[in-house]
Parts: sequence; structure tokens; C-alpha cells
Amino acid sequence: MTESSLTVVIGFGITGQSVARHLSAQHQDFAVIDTRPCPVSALPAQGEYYWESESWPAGLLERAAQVVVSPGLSPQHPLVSFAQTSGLPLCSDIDLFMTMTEAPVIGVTGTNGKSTVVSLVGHLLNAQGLACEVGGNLGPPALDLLSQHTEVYVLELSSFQLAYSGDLALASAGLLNIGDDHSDWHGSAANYAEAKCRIYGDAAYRVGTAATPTLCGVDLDAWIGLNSEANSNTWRLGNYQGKRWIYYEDQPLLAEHELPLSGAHNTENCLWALALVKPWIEPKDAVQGLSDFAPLPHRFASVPGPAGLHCIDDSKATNVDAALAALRGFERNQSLLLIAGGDSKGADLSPLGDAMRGRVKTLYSLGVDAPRVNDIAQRHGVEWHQVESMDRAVALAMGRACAGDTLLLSPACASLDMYENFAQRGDHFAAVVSSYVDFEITGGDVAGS
Ligand code: UMA
Ligand code: ADP
Repeated sequence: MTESSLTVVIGFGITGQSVARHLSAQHQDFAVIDTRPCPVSALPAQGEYYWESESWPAGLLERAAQVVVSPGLSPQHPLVSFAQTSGLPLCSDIDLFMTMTEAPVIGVTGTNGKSTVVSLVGHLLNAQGLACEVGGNLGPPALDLLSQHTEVYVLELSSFQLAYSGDLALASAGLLNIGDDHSDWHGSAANYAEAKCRIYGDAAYRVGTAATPTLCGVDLDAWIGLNSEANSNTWRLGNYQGKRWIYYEDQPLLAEHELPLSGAHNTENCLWALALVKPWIEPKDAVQGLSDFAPLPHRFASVPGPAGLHCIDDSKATNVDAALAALRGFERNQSLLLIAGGDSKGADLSPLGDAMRGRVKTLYSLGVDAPRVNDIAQRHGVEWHQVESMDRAVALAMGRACAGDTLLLSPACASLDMYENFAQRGDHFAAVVSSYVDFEITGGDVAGS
């Protein structure tokens, strides 16, 4: 009897298609199962395809040797749970990727900041002349990055990808933070944390915080902590020449105000990036690369609006922690007009109450979970007004704004109830705001007028 070498790929989205292209190029046998109709006009030369398939096609299980699961499909999905209960080994596209390269791979995960940190890491490596490719959950799928010329790969890894991955032999790895997110997919907060900790599985250089060893049961090589002491291999903030500087151990490296991104969370993101590239770049050289980094869109990014009103698109704040990071960067002086709401994914929104108190002049709430946000605002003495659209939210905020105020879109919720994705929501906000560039800010309207 010959042993089967058939790989079954579940899901034919961005990941599944990259896996099929890869296996086809490797002349390996594979089959794809998807619950939806075929989404593309041309399929890879090889492979068997099963469309609109809610269960495993007859006979396929017996021929399968392993299953590559697309990250969007949770373990409770019938196609996945059937494979699991049948004892087939499950893996991710990241596992396949790791078998295909000997170049070092830097991996980054966390509830918030992943895209910013991987982009910073790529920028720092490029600035030192290292040929690097950045992708994974952000940008091109991992297998599409493979190239002979790449010296270092940088992967953003989601908890979904990590949940299906084995021990990854990453050259440098970091778990940035863990907040309340994706419990629906993972089934519990504990499963979510367990998946995130898998980033350290077989990593050679582990960057973390003071909480990481207990949370993940691993030893670290470098520590991040804005307010930590100057210990060996610690990245932190400290005072130098009367200003706040970023430090590595006891060396002041750069004044915080010279960083290319604003907000304490972004200072922390810069520390993570510097720490993750330490195996390749000395700290004093690495900081030189930070200066010309351009912020990513929709992550606390300024957008053009009327004179006197600072307008910020933080549409990527799709969970509570990201919105808290944005809100906490402001004084409690009632200068914020906040647009928030959308699909909360069942998260606990209550921490927003204290963060809004004294900072938010008026909250404009929208989307399916607007009533939950209103309730929290009400309990913390924050004026609120529920609106049916972004256009209405911006129109009301413009009438309410005084010179020096900030109009912030930081929804704390996913966008999928009203938009295709967070980018479309942020683009819509920026477009509406830009139509007010000639508007004169006078203030004075009441919340809902
Ligand atoms: N499918 C089914 N049955 C289902 C559901 C899905 O057959 O019930 C199939 C469909 O063909 C569908 C495909 O699975 O097209 C979707 O696959 P997928 O949901 O795994 O998504 P991909 O298109 O493969 O994209 C994934 C990531 N998406 C998710 O994890 C939900 C992308 O991250 C990532 O960029 C891409 O792989 C490449 O690595 C997006 C994302 O939202 C940006 N990520 C989450 C986040 O950042 O919060 C984790
Ligand atoms: P991710 O890829 O993990 O979603 P992003 O860099 O795209 O992370 O940022 C997502 C959201 O989180 C944005 O609103 C951003 O302002 C916020 N954010 C970025 N870094 C952090 C951090 N370290 N802690 C909390 N929020 C953050």
C-alpha cells in the first residue's frame, strides 16, 4: 500500500489560493474544499476542487495526509472539526512557509500594533540595506513572499494563523499585548491567549514584557517596558537632558518627540521594532532608520479638515484596547468629538467609560452596537448622540467643534455592520471631513442640533 501525500486545503480565500499556487508550483497533490462558489476565473494547473461543499467529499478523508486550514475558519467550523476529530494533522500556511526558507523570519503578534510594528521592522531592515519582505496577516500572504533574494522575512501573525501553526522556528519573535478580541473565533479568552503565546514556540530570540514569562511560560531575551528600570536587554523610556528619551539598557538613543509616530502606544511600538531587529542591527544604528517612517493609514492618522480642528482617522481601532490607547493620549479637557460604534464582537465596552470621561465633549455613536456605547457614555456623564451615518456624525461634530478641538474616529468596534472593512470606513470618514476644509469652526451647537 502506498502512503498518501495528498494535502487538503480548507478555504479558498487569500490564504487558500496562495497555498494552492505554492503546492501546484511544487508539483504536490492537493485538494481544495470551500463552502462557497469558485471565486476565481483561472485555477492552478493541478489540484482537485470541491465548491459549495458543506461537508467533506466522499473518499477524500481516506486519501488525505494533512490539512491546511485558512485562518478565517474557526475550529468549530464543520469542515475543520471533522478533520480534527478524524485525527488528521492540521497546519497553517505559515508552517508550509517555514519549511521553504532558510532565511531568518521575524514574527509579530498581539491584539494591537502588529501592522505598525511589522512595518517599522521592515523599514529598519531596509534602512540598513537588508533585503526584506513583509507580509502574512498584513499585505501579501506568507507563501507569496518567498524569493531567493530575501535576507530577512517579517511576518504579521494573527491568533487564527498561530492557532493552526506548530512550533515556528522564528529568528526573532514578539507578542505585543493581549486584549479582549476574537473570543467568538477562539471560544474563550484563554484559548486566544494560548494561540498568541504560540509565537514563542521555537523562537531563537524572544522579546516580551514583564507579563510574558508568566502568561506564556517562556524565558525572554529582551524586555519592553515604557517605565521599566535599566536592566540588561531592556528597552524603555527615561529622562535625559530634561526630555523623555528612548533607552536601550542605560544608553539614551533618541528623544521621544523625534519619533515618527505620536502617542504612548506608538512609542512602545518603536521600542518593539528596535528590539526585534537587535539580532541584526545595533541599537544606535537602528534608531537612525526611524526618522523617515511614514505612519500607516487608519491608525491614528491625521487627515485634512477645517482650519482649527485636528481630524484623526483611527478606523483600525476595531477593539476596545485600541480605542483606549487613542483616548488616553488626550488631556481631560473636553476637547474631543468622538465617533465610535459598529460591531463590538461581544466585547466588554465598559472600560471606554472612564477613558471618555472628561475628555469627550460629545460622542457620536453609530452602527449595530451604538446603544451599548451610549449606555456607557450616559453612565459616565458623557454627552452622546446616536446617528445613522458617518456623514451625519461629521456634520453634527463640525457644528459642535471649537477651535483647538479634535475630531477622532476611533470606533472600538469592527466596521462590518456598515462597511466592507475598516479601510473603507476610514476612507469614508476622511472624504466627508475633507468636504469641510473651508468650513469655519465656531462651536456652540448642542449635541444633536
Ligand atoms: N470559507 C469557507 N467557508 C466559510 C468561511 C470561509 O469556505 O464558512 C472560505 C471562503 O472561500 C473564503 C475563505 O474561506 O473566501 C476566506 O478565508 P479566510 O477567512 O481564512 O481569509 P483569507 O482570505 O484567507 O485571508 C486571511 C486573513 N483573514 C482572516 O484571518 C479572517 C487575512 O487577514 C490575511 O491578510 C490573509 O489570510 C493572508 O494571510 C485579514 C484579517 O481580517 C486582514 N485578519 C484578522 C485581523 O487582522 O483581525 C485576523
Ligand atoms: P494590528 O495590526 O494589530 O491591528 P495596527 O498597527 O494596525 O495593529 O493598529 C490597530 C489599532 O491599534 C490602531 O487603532 C492603532 O492606533 C492601535 N494601536 C497601535 N499600536 C497599539 C498598541 N501598542 N497598543 C494599543 N493600541 C495600539
